[in-house]
Amino acid sequence: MDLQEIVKNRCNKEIKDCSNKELYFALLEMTKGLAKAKESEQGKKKLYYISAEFLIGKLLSNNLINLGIYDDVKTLLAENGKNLSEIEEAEPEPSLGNGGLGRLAACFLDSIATLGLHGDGVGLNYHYGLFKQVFVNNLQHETPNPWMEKESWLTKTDVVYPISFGGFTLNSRMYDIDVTGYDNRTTKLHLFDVETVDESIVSNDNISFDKEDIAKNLTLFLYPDDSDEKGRMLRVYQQYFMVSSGARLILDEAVKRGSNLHDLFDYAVIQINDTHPTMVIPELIRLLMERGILIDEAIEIVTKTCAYTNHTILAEALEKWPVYYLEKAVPQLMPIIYELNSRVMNKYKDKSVYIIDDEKRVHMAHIDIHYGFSVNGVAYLHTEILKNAELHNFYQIYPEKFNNKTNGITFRRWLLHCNPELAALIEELIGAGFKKDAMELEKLASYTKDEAVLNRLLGVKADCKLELKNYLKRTQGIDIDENSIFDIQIKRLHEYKRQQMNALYVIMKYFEIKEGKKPQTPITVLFGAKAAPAYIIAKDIIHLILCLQQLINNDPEVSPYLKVVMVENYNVTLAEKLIPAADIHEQISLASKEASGTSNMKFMLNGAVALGTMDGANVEIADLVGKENIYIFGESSDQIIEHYAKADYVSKKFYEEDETIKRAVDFIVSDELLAIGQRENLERLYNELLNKDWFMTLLDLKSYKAEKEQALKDYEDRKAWAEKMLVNISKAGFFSSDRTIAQYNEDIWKL
Ligand code: AZC
Repeated sequence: MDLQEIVKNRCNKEIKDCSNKELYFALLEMTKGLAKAKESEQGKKKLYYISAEFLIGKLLSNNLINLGIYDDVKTLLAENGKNLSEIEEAEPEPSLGNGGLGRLAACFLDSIATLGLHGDGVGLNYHYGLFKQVFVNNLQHETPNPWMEKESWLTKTDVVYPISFGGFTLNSRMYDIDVTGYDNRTTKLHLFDVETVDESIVSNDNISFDKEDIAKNLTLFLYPDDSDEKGRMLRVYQQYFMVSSGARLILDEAVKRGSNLHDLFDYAVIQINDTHPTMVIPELIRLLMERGILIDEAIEIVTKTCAYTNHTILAEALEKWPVYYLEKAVPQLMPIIYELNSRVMNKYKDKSVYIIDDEKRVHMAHIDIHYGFSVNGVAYLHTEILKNAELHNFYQIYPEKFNNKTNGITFRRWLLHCNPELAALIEELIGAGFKKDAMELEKLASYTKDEAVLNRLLGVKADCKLELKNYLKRTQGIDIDENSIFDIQIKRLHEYKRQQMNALYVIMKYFEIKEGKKPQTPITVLFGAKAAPAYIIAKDIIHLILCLQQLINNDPEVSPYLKVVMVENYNVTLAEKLIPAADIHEQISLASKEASGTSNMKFMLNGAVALGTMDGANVEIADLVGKENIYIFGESSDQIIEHYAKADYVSKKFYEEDETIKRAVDFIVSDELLAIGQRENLERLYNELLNKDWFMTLLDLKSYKAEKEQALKDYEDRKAWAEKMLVNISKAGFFSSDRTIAQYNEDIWKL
């Protein structure tokens, strides 16, 4: 396909005369055509990865890379005076995800296509995404995040299903996004949408809308505010709409491939990503019964078809829907859910494994575990905690269902695309094999004493830092010092991830500098995070960080040595700029609480060194790189689990016993900060830390501070630091999502 020809047809112009936007649309058309040509149905059995989120990021460059035409296109554009990265800036980022779970789903699709496996994604087409974050008066404000233009990566299909709810029916239409594999075939992300959705019921400057008008609002937002019952009901409507559409597609396709439905499990395997898609189980049972299969057999078929991935042990994140919600929204499912529950009750005395509890709530994860054939955690430690603690009672019943699949990331996006300079250096050193077999990165180990290579690695990092500086200046008007140490924490805002601990460190550092103790190299502490709109304390933490940013960056005594930056509207595009530029990355969750983490993998691949707790995949990273190449602090997950069991953690004790901790916490409600911020928010956060601190910030603060100082000190020995960087890169191969997906296929999907 010829870009010049497409441009001619579309705009009646030459490439050199087109705007970046025109070229973006022309490239979009060309890429979609090339991707389509690589579609192929492969084999009898097919995987369906169902997820509420797919945080796919911008697609143009990635598709060009995967189709093997990136360099040619770049050259052609350059010959015509055009710049591909500038054209890429004309592409809106699809806003179809929230955090790690959604980004994982996107990395998985990339690997499924790259490995040539027969599998598609299934989700919803949210018109306004999660939300767009804007900062007003140092507070997070949420606005709609429209991303669909008149032309986009979506292709409208003629697949339409009527989806019935209690009292009304909506038509669901399927839209497809091509997922190109690296040097391989194309698969698809199927996104369902309601035909009657009405974007005009939301204003431009906030995300409130009539939550009861389901026909108009169903696919407006991902995770609509669930602080009231109408919002929670809307989530149930969304979930059922997604799974019922998906289930119909799965059955239709299986029949087309030759299934008589009694053998559905030979034709389809469904990976349920967290509990949002759990209703696919009762819905499939219902649909099979509608097609004449008796209930016993229908349950058996579905149990052999569905597998469940757990992404969290936080109790509040495990969905439990009141029976009366489901009775109202999806009454047709309740007889089946009652039947599934009574089968469990007849078999087991232990009430903790029942599907419906005494308070008449349906535990969605329990449906998945009883009526699926596989339950997996997303990192070694996480799976151990599931087996030995959180889901122990289920593990005793079904030990054979439990398995671990440590998460992974696609190296196409998180190295080749986001850090071409580093990728080129690696290729020069060890050849191009690592692009297909990530374990080849191990070959870099032979260069850890090669001074010339270490210097070049430092040079690449310096370039990435400068590029980030320029990008932030251009897009957000933020000024940072490219010669400072970039210390980065980017992830959803949550108390268990402990951004507040990082903020308390910043306060301590601020005092030290004020008192004349200046860091040898200036430090820039960067944050990126969205808080769920109804998560009050998370928004208070953002407020604290933004107030510190204003205070410190405007203090001429301090700002030459310390800067705080919270980037606005953190998303995949920003991550692609931030990660290559990081020196230190913060993975400081309370041990046992972070299921895996995946930014930790992206950072190590880009030559940053972790400062973290022994939590999630950090444990496996530490194991691989060795303790000289990672900074570990804090209490272990066993100790933390014991604190919870004994309820013996008292944050005030740590506050009262340590003068530096007390001073830092008190500063949150100091006159200096109250002059900048809102008393209500700062006092609430202060009281939370002092009286609750559910995620034990003060417990680990001291060891966190000490370990961070050590990392900052070690940074000064540039050669030794570069060696740590190189070791991290060389050990990152294990975290390729190609490895993860190969394991899913071998143990679970068996395609
Ligand atoms: C995340 C977990 O918090 C993270 O530890 C894990 O790496 C990731 O899933 C992928 O497994 N969970 C979420 O993002 N959850 C939601 C609801 O956004």
